[in-house]
Amino acid sequence: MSKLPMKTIATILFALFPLALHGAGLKPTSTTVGESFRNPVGYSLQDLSFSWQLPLVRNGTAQTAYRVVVASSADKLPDKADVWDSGKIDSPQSVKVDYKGPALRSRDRRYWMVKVWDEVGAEGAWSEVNHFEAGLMDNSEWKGQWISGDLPTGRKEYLFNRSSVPKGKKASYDFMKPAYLRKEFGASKEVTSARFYATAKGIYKASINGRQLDSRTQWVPGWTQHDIRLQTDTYDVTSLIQQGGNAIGVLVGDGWFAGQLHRKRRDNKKPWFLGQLEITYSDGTKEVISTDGTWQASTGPIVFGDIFDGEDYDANAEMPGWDKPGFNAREWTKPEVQDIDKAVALDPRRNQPVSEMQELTPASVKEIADGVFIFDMGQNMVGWPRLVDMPVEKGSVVKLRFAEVLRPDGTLYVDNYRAAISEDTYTPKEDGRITWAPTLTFHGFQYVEVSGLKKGEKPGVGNLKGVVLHNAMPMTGGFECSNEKINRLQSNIQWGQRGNFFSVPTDCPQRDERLGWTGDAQVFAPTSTFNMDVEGFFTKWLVDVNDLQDERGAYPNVAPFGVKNRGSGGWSDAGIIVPYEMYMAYGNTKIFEDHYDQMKKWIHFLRDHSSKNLIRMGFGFGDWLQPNSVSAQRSGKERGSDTPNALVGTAYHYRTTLMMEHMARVLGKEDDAKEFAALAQEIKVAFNRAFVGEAGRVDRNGKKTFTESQTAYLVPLSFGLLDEETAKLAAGHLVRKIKEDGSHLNTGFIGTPILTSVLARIGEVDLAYELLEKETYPSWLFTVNQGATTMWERWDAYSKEKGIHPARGNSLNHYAYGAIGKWLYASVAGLNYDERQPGYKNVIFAPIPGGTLTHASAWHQTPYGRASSAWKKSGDSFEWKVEIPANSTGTLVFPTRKLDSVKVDGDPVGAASMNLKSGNYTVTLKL
Ligand code: RAM
Repeated sequence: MSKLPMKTIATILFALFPLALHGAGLKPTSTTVGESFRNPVGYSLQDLSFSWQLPLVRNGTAQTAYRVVVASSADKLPDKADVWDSGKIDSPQSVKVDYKGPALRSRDRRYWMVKVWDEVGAEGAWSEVNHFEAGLMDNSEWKGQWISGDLPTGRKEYLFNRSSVPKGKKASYDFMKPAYLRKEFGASKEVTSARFYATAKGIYKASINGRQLDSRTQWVPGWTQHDIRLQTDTYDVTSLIQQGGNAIGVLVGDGWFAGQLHRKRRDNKKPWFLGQLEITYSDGTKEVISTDGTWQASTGPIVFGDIFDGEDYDANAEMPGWDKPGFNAREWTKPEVQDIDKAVALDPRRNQPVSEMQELTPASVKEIADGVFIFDMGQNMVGWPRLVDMPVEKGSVVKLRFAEVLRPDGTLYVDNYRAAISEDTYTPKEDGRITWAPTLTFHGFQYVEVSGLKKGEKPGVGNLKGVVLHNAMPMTGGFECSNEKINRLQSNIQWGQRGNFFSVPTDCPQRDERLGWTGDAQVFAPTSTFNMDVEGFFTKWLVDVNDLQDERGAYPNVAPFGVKNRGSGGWSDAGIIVPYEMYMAYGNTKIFEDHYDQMKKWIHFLRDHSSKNLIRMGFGFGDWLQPNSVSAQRSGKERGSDTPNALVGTAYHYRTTLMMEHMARVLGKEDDAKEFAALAQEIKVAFNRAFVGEAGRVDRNGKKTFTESQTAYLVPLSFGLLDEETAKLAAGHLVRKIKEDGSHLNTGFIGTPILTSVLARIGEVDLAYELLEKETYPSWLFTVNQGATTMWERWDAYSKEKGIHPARGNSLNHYAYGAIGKWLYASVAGLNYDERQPGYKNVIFAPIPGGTLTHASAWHQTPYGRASSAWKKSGDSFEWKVEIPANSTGTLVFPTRKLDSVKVDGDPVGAASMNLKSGNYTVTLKL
């Protein structure tokens, strides 16, 4: 280049210039298949579609056409695509472009690339080469048998930790020891590729020749409705197999399949493993090694592992080299075998697995009694502790106990774990220092008590780490503002999500529960989509929910696993609401295409079997955990809901029927849409007749009146159940009721998520902010002031004044009240999806400044790329920066009536809102 004359360079640059402006740089990035999987191995093929993002190279960057090419090998791309070539398709679609090539089968590995044409039709550059590989799509692909250890049982003794049982009472149960399974095999020729397919009834950890298949992944295959479906994993193990002798080693534990989770059900089972190693040699021949009776089984150092009760590790039982070839396994026994049950579907994984996501260093360590140390993680977290160079001595068992909160005397408070023992032990084989973490349990904790260390040694904060576990979903959003306490609230919401997105969305991660409660999931799902990429996570969980639908069409209250009751208002409606929210956040229609018939059946179940004159009957939770409930005080019970179940349930039937109408339209099912629209109208009439009294009061339940509640007004106002006139009157009652309640929220799981949005919508922005920034009980920031680092099940789960709430159900890591998170993103900062163009095809920017806030900002990684909204104000001057991702658009709604003052990038607008192309913009206005 340097040898070229300047003139030539100038000519070249000139020739390139228009390309540089339009097209040449436009190279798709963030290429994924299905629900955001990047180059997946073991893919389910359930949603084979392609998505990509475009760099925002200038304002207006957009796509007018694309071409996707798919080939059987990377070297055929892009010109000799032998599997599928979409050709140039004139379309702006860059998210979930369906694969339309020949049907794919198990193990198929395909390579793909995409290129686009930009907004002026200039052709861009090809993306990198990507790939995906199918897992085993059908049970018949599995050649072996389930194996388990025929092993001795152990006995767990513990002090029964239940308020109903006298303190200090000893109890015990028998358990099956975790099984170590192994198989040696020879690889005679050169290996070109190898895959290990695996699943378990329980959880497993597998290695080949002593090397973990995936060291970050834990608690696989994850929790599903075990008698209906199990997820399977695929590992590329090509580099682990050596020519000559090899060994596979597998540890299998109870997980969610057996153990104390099933305590009340008395169906104590033992865990099983199913695996299949497929090797392809350089001469094209293949070899398959499956689990069967030729494997060997033994107990090992993990002598006990349970989801609730912890893990016991005995280093004396270590078996160095057990998962390597040449190990002396003479003492090992034959495994027990079981044929593969055809009724249980073996499906390739559809979510990201639970993984080690980060490590926390404790904030402090204190010796509270001789040799008893309490590590404070500084953060309520979920996962396990990792001891690092911890000093131990033979003959002394190291004991780890956990708690979310301390008693006033500095010892652990464990009553709220209820019957979950949640203790780990490590028995050293010699004096020295150990680095160790448990495997077959997990804990929810902020404090770890460590005892039994080498006498005289005092560990420091460096001797223990907190390993945070959750499904490996990337963080996709953030919110920040001028009120530091709200920033802490946002952090608490995100930690609540980290702690409870553990294979399934759980209510809590620490006590003897940890269940996929549908109500909690549906209220929090919208917020969760802003924080993390939860599309695969919920796609998988919705399969669990649908697997548990009964013959009549009733959805469960808990999935997987189930509990006795089902069909409850605001809970099992998750079967409709969560798919709808996934559509809103990701533009994904696949979820409701997959479950459409079952969803329709559910709406009909409510109409035909679970209501009387369209008023929903049956068991329900009302406005669960409403504080200051008058009905609870009257009945002397610990909790109660002033808002009737029937009101909540009927309102949710209305809301979900409208969602079904919307979804039916999107899927082109016009007749269904009409049916749902008509049904919704009937429910609305029934609702008004049953619950709406004089002058807009929502205080009747049929002929009786009930104690007025904030939630009874919030629900119909939020869902649009009242006509305009009644809504105005009801809004007045709501405001009055809030004032009567001392300008405090008085809402539970159902009312809280919609509180601020309803207030803003009825023009009560100041009151919405007053409640958001309120610091006295009950309020979000009250919990922050008490030192909360996560969301709590109760508004007063703990207070500095009264200490820990004595209720049995009192989790300090419960995401439901974190549902305010969406309002922070969507309304405080002003960044939201557009219901009419979901998946952020158009982004709604509509901040509602208020309260004490002088600035607020949010960012979100949308399916099109990063969007952000950041405003600051000083006096009545408002400056606002907006970022609209490439190939998306934005609608800006200006938070002012002084339209003359509004300027976008210096140009006057003179309108209340404005549609903009992708790009970065600065707005100024007067409030
Ligand atoms: C409890 C939990 C859970 C809630 C159910 C109804 O077990 O608080 O969050 O959804 O009850």
